[in-house]
Amino acid sequence: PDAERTFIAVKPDGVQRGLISNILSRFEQRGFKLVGIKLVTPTENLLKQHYAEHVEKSFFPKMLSYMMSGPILATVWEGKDVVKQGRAILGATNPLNSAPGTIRGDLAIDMGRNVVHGSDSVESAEREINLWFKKEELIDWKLNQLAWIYE
Ligand code: YYY
Ligand code: MG
Repeated sequence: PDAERTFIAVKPDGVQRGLISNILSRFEQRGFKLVGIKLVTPTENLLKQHYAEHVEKSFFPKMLSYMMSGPILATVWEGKDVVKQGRAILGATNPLNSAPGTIRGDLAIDMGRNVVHGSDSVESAEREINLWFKKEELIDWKLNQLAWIYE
């Protein structure tokens, strides 16, 4: 199957609220393959690169202190259409607009506490994966259930 990859992070509120396993299980159970995972306490510099498109926005300082308020679980998932599907699993940026059944629609209320990050395109996924992970931290392994997930 497609080896497309996406970067999914559990933000500090998600880690603090004990939501890691809930979030990981949604990607696992869908059939996506976990190829990288680690807890990170991000630096300001890393977050400024990660959110380069938002650095000048008025909400950025508040967002920065939220994102630096505790460890983040950084993950990389692989599978067919995983970037777009990952965004769908997350829900809308504002949890109040997120459908029930999505992570944000099930687990969040405020935009500034929206629990998860997911890459918004194949290009940003590649950029974000390279930013958060070293090459050797991404594990190439064969998911033995593959034939039961893909036809
Ligand atoms: O990709 P996504 O996380 O869904 O939204 P972005 O528009 O990229 O914004 C990144 C991040 O910034 C968002 O998850 C919450 C926060 N944010 C905010 O606090 N206030 C806004 N008006 C817009 C975004
Ligand atoms: Mg975004």
